[in-house]
Amino acid sequence: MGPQRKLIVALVPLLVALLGKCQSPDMLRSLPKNVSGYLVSRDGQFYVQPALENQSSNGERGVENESRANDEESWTEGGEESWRSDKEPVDGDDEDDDESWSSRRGSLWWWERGTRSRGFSIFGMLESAVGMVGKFLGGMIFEDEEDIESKDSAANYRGHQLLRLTAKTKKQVRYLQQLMTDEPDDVKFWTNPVKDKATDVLVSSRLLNDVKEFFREKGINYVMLMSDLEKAIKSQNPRMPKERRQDLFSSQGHAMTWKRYHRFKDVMGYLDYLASKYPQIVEVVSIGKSFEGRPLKIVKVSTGANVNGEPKPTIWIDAGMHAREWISVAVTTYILNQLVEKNENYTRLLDITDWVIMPVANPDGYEYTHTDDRLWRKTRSNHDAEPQDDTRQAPGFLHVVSQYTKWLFGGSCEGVDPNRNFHIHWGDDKIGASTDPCADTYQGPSPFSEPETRAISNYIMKNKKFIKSYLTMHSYSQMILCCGLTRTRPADFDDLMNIANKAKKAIAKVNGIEYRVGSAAELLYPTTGSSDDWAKEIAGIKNSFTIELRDRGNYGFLLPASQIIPTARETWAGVRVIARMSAAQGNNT
Ligand code: 0X9
Ligand code: ZN
Repeated sequence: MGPQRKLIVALVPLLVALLGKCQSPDMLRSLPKNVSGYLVSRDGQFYVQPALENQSSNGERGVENESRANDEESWTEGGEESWRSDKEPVDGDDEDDDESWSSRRGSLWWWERGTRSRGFSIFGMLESAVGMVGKFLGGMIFEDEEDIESKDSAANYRGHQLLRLTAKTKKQVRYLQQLMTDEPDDVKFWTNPVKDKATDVLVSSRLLNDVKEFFREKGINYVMLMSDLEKAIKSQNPRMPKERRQDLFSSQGHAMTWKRYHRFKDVMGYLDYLASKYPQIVEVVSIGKSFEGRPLKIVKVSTGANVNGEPKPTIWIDAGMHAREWISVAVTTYILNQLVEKNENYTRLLDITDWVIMPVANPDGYEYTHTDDRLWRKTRSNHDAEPQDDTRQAPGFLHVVSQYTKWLFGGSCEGVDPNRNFHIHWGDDKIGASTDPCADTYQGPSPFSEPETRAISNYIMKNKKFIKSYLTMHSYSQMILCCGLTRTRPADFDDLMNIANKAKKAIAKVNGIEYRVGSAAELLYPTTGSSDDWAKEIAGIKNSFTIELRDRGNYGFLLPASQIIPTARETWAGVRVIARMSAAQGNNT
């Protein structure tokens, strides 16, 4: 569309804004990104209503209640703050008679909700226009995006605290769900609130006091896990000067160190290095392109076909499906390093197995966590232009105007949770998956809407005959999980637990780190559209596991780089057990 027509289209909402006195100046002061809303009229005024006001399920992890692991130092300063109610909470009847979070926030509530909405406003337009110019200039200055460590505009978590809380009653769970729905920008649930299980929640400095007071009022115990997220982010990953990278290239042929978390470019460089140095056993294949056009690379490691000239029982491993779970990428590249560069130590294993390894399953998201928002989870797609589920949209002219302004100036919510996007009970009852594009567990507009999940599923479907194990690496909470769809266990549940328990033992033997094993639906929460369930139920891969790596919340997603090697060594021990036991089952028939 030409600039003139764009201008005309821009004038339409501008006019409506003037006529409708759309928003008060107070509301316009802060217009955070990543939020979509719809223009609605109420009491003769126009307001921006956030999409899906009542969405509550987010399906993030709720870990079993336990005291914090004491094997590591935690990121708290000036002592650890906690609060414990001295009264034993009891569940009353279902009536929520006391004040909920939203009513507590008083009559300003509607206005405050408005501030996080970005349907359209004159000031919002100006802000977006300035942002676009900045983006354009930024693009001209930084020719190679891979060289940017972190942008000036990157999300800042200064003063944000990570709290671990435990809801003891159903009523308390409801309070938390309400809080999760009402404050998606300031209160981020890293783990889903589940009764009697610990829930990790990131609270912004802005609402910290109010939220803590709310917990105290409601008798919800909490302990502070991290006192300043920004500090933890800054110190997690030592910077690597350009010269050091160049030295590494010239001395070893790649930049990987396993002493820091590496960028996508370094990881891909390592795959290419392996393919050129070990051509007899390594093949790198691109199985597609990400939304932003990055290659989706897998590495095949095989010492040769079986007696029938077919692939041997194959172990698939993917990592980095959730962008912020950096440890999964680091561990998986370490596994590759051992299998290939130390292959003489694993000849027996390589005699009976083949491997297909995808170290970065969500490259756009992974890069985004390095440059823009360390805590990003999803892909980076934008499905705004596509038709959506109409039930949640305000109808008519105003909605159209809102859509136009979103299209013109951005401001929509990007990304889909790849682990809710697989075609397995996708969209059924919205269990543990969200239909809200702004939610961290957004399932996407349709199953396999993401090029990343589509590429993985196409490859696995083509090669499923030989794939005996599907392993997907995530973090955190130290668990080996199967079966996340329902609490009903599959017929071969005991076989899976037998393998998982042996792997758990092998892991513990290395550094004494304890993993829990079981069904994801029981230990965490049921979900739809997850890759492990898809691999088992649709692709028919018997040994399908999600491995949630270190730790149990001391650092969570911000696991220090110094823990990469110990985590990788113990995980590799566990993975070898799963591989050997899978191979012993023979090839699929
Ligand atoms: O929620 C997830 O996708 C996984 N946890 S994470 O914290 N890494 O996001 C757990 C998935 C477990 N598997 C199923 N529920 N099917
Ligand atoms: Zn994950």
